[in-house]
This record gives sequence, structure tokens and C-alpha cells, in this order.
Amino acid sequence: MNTGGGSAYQSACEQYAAYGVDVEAALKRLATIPISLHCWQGDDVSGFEKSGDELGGGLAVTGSYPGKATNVHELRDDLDLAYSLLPGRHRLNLHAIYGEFGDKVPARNEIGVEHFQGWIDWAHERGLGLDFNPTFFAHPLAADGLTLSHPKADVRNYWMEHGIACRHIGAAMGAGLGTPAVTNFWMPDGYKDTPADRKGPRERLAESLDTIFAVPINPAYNLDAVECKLFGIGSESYVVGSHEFYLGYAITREKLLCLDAGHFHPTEMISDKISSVLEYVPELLLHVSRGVRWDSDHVVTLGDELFAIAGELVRGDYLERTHIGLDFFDASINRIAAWVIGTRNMIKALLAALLEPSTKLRQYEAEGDLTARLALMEEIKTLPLGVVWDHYCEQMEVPVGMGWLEKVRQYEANTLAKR
Ligand code: RNT
Ligand code: ZN
Repeated sequence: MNTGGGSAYQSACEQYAAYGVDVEAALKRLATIPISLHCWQGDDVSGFEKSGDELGGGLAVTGSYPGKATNVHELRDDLDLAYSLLPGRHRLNLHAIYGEFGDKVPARNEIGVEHFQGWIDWAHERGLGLDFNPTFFAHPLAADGLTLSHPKADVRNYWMEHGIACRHIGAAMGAGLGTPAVTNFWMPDGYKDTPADRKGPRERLAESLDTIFAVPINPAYNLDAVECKLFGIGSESYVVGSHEFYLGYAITREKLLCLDAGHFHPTEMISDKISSVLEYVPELLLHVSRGVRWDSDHVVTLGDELFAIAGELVRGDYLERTHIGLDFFDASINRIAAWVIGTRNMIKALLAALLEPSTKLRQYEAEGDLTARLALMEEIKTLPLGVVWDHYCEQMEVPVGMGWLEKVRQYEANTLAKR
């Protein structure tokens, strides 16, 4: 068996070195890249309001795997296990419905730092950063599919107050943890059928967002992001916050743009958008996801697009300007395993990117030797990435290979099965 520390690893290092790649340097760099785990994979986007309102917003979680987290303690226990199986130091991405609300759940426009102090303390103890999201769905005032672009001013006002409250909470997270929270705005607003007025909702959305962002918040504590989408279930014909809308918004307001891998035409890849949008927006938030035929939010697998996303971040030297978040929710398999598989894949893809002989590839390209470029790109696909990955896991003291699954299984038997 390869333990990662012996000759197989040394020989892998030599193979990469032959192409001018320093494996040790790549591993050092990899250890500094945080991935923001989305809390909502743990409980199918249920949250702790317990209102019984439909998820809505075009979101759908399918599957009924037993043992999902039903309260904050269970979710934290599950997350602790997931983090223990991931090499490196990462982050947690919370939605506003995951506050500790006690007996009297506050209205969304009345949530405050007090509801998230427990999370801040929890993250502090573990050295994790936090990210945040206002929740513009699963609520009676979003039941018609409109929030910040709603024709009724009182509905818009309610959601604007929610947005402002969330930015303050994000800032408290950032101040408490010493790393800015990215607070991401995704609104489901759109129409199932052809709208009579495409312009009005977009004007109202921009105005609502401007009001929310007019409240001064220190970017050292909180960074605002906006997330675009092509269509959703129930918003097939029109989404107010389209790609063009938010690209323009993010550029003119100097906000972060969030690119979700499931939010474009199926043949359109976010990997190709990274270098375009970073010409114009200061920073990027990624929702790394996997759409299967639609924005189905399948667990991220180690496929072409994941390699391409990570490759772009490294090649363009964009890691400092990109916040890598995940966004998938699968209720048909063990939910902790879903986190672990998806996140380990993201880290593996980053490793592959860091091991790319980019100097050589660029040199071929600059010389116009596109034959050698293709030849090398294909050749490196079969270099021993797995050996280096195993070594990294061992070095970071997390299970090597499938070893992590055993831990999840034990936990399933001892804990999840009793829920
Ligand atoms: C929805 C967006 C959004 C949500 C989360 C739960 O299509 O991708 O990011 O998935 O906010
Ligand atoms: Zn998303």
C-alpha cells in the first residue's frame, strides 16, 4: 500500500519536476486556500425557523436519506466531522435562516447579531471564517416569487430591512473572526411566464440593492456579493437578476460578483467567465456546484469543469481575488459524505491546477507551438496526482483514500441512526 510518504511520492515529485513543477511548493500553497462549506447541505436547506413554509424560490432538494440535522447542535456535530476529514483550514457559509432563534422566531427583518453569536463563538474556537447569506425564499412574503423587485413597496421594504440586517450580521462575523465575511445576495425574483414589463422589476431591484448597500459597512469585516441566474423552477421565462444585470451592477457598484456553476446555459461554463469578469469586478465569489440537465445542485465531482475552474484561478493568479464557496444539496446520500466528497474534490482540483506545468504550456503557446501545447496538456492528465493527494492528506493528518468514509459510516451508525 502506498502511504504517501515513501518512494511513490518521491517518484511523483520527480515526474512533476521533469516538467518544471515544484510539488512541495504546490502543497504549501494549497494549504492556504480556504473553501467555504455551505451549511445547507447538512439539512436540505431547512434552517431553524421551523415555519413549515415551502422552500420555494425555485430551489428543490430531492432524496430522503435518513439522519439529517434538525437543530444547531446536530448541524455543528455533523460539520465538525466533515471538517475533520478535509485537509486544510476552511470556512462555513451560513444562511440567515440558520440563526439560533430560541422560542420566538423573529421576523426576517428583525434578526440580529445575537442570533448568530453562537456561530461566531463556535467558529472562533475552531479557527474557521464565516460567510453569510440573507434568505429571500421559504417565506410568505416571497411566495409569489418576488422580493426586492416586488411592485409593492412594503414588500420591498421588508426585504431591504432583511438585507441590511444581514450585512450587519456579516460585519459582526468578520469583526469577531478577523476575516471578512462575504455576504451573498441571491434573490429568486422572476416570472414563470412571459413578463409584460422586463424593465420595471430590474429598476426596482437595482434601487432596492442601492438602498441596502447605502448603509456604510467596513469592507474589512463584510464584503457584499450579488449572484446571477439564468432561470429557476417557476422563473423559466424571466429572472430579474440575470447575468448581464448583476455584471453591470457589480462593476458599477464595485461589488463582488457570484458565479454559480449551475446558473447558466448547460453548455456555458463559468470557468471561461472568470478571466472576463475579473477584468472589471474587484473580487469574485464562486458557488461551485454541478447542474445535471438543470440547476440541480448535484454534489461536485472531479470532472472537466471543476479542473477548468481551479485551473483558471491558478493560471490567472486570481486566488487572492476569489472566494471559493460550494453550493449543492443532495438528500439522497449521506449528507456529511456529500460535503466531504464535494469539498475534497474542490481541493483536489486546486492541487491539479497547482501542479500544472504552466510555464511550459505558456511558452509553447507564445511560440505558436499549439501541437506541443496539446500534447503536454494531455500528457499531464496521467501524472500521479493521486499519489501527491494521498501524501497531502497524510501530511495534514486527515484520512487517506477512502479512509474518511469509514469515519462517516461509524458516525452514521452511532449518531445519525438515532435521530
Ligand atoms: C439558488 C442559488 C443560491 C442558493 C443558496 C441556498 O439558485 O444558487 O445560492 O442555492 O442561497
Ligand atoms: Zn448559488
